[in-house]
Amino acid sequence: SDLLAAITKGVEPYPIPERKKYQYGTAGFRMKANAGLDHVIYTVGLIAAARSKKRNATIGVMITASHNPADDNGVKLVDPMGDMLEQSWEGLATTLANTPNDKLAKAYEDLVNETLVDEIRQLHERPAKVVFARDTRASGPYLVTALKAALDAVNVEYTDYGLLTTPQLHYMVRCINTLNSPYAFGEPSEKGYYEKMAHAFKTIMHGRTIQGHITVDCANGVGAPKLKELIKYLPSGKEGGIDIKVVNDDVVRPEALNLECGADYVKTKQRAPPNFNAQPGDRCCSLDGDADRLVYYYTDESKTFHLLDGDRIATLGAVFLADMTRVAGVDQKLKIGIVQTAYANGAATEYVEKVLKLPVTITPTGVKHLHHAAARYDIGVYFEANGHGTVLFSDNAIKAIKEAVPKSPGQKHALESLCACIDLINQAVGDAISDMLFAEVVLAHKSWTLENWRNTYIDLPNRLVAVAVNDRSIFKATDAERRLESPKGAQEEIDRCCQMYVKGRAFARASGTEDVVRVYAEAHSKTEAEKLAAQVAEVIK
Ligand code: 16G
Ligand code: ZN
Repeated sequence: SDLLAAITKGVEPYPIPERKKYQYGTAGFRMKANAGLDHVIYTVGLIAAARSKKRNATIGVMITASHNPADDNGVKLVDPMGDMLEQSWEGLATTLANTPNDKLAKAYEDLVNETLVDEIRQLHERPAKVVFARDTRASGPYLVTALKAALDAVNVEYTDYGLLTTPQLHYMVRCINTLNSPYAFGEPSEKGYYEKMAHAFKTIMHGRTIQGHITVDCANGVGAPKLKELIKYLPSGKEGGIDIKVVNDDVVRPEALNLECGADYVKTKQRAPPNFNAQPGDRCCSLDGDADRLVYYYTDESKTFHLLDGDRIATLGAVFLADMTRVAGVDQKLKIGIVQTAYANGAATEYVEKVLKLPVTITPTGVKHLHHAAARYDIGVYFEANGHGTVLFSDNAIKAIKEAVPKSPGQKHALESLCACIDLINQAVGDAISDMLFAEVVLAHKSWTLENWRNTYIDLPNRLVAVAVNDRSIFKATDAERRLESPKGAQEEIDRCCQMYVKGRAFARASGTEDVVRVYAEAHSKTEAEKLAAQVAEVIK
């Protein structure tokens, strides 16, 4: 048919390089931008079209490689509610990406036949709609050409949003698909995104004061121009305002992206970007290359660096939301919980359970797992230690908060603040810019410095190592990746190692993004945590 011929013709400039194998992983497809990613993106266009028809809704495509080096790029799909692509479709995307050009049209037809069994007759009439955006990488515009070629071949209507942060694209998708519904998320435009956030920020601030300024390292990525735009919408005075200093905002030199800066650099190197000249005690934070990860940090008087990572942001948010629901008088109706991965520091987990007295759920690594677990609470706070995360409010929570009748001015303000939190915190996906504003208002409410925040509990010393192994696929983990069920006997050995240390805890899991096994270990002293990590690394070598 014409359609199939158009697919074959459209993909001609994008052949699959020989002996390449692609996989839709935890964060979509990711690789060197010149390693056949154009072919992959063309196939993603087809998947997006099929998915849009299947769900009868707008689907998003984001071209980014997040915190990875500047010459990498990648692509991920966004489902109708602004969440990540449903897991069962990851395999379909993988199959199509690995299909050579001469078989692609047929593969697309098969895919459509299999996934749209009942809808098949309406399929060709049913319109599809796709929206997409990219980060600041130099390869972005070329890859957009490949995406458009696929969408044109299958006659899909699309909107090119140009440059956006990943969470902004998720926001657009959710807005478009909920327009004129009782679950309307906002106006599907950049302006709509900024206005929603700024309005919520003003409501929660309610005349409180944010101490000093906050320095935001934007990883020389798309977060820089977007944050600068948001600043125009935010109040700036001493009372109720915020003073944001944007640094590492060079999006003109593409090679500067994520280079010695950004959330991943700060988290893995445990130090501030070298070009920083912050003063002791200054509040600093870093975003990653597509602005969906956030970490805070400061240096004290003795020049010691202190990191406040995703675990800390989660506990900060949970303390605030637990307090607010109590003041608002809705705490009895709402179950608040925190979702972490095995990488969460043991001290953070203990603090949540014993001090905050809130339940903790542990899930495997990867945002989608945490997101789903958080959705089972009325207020679910989820963060990976690396800074990915957000807070989800259930329909029940939103209803309880919006319908509660305040009995005092204090209750009224608490209810208004909770309502504003629902808007300030990006409910679609973890959003570094929105998380940062949330952390800032919580610190203002508590009149906390970063040191006060850090002193809520003391992290157990820990060590993370990447171990090269022959075949990482033999390492199979269970119990939210905290235990190995294969190879046989390995877990027993790890257990024996842990028992030798006070507060010893360790686990090994195969990475989903690199060809290594990661070992995490913690113990009550730094030397012991390091020894334990080294021992466990020996076990799995
Ligand atoms: C991906 C995940 C991230 C996770 C990381 C783990 C998303 C959007 N990204 O980047 O959440 O922490 O993988 O990598 O889910 P690893 O498997 O190599 O340890
Ligand atoms: Zn990212």
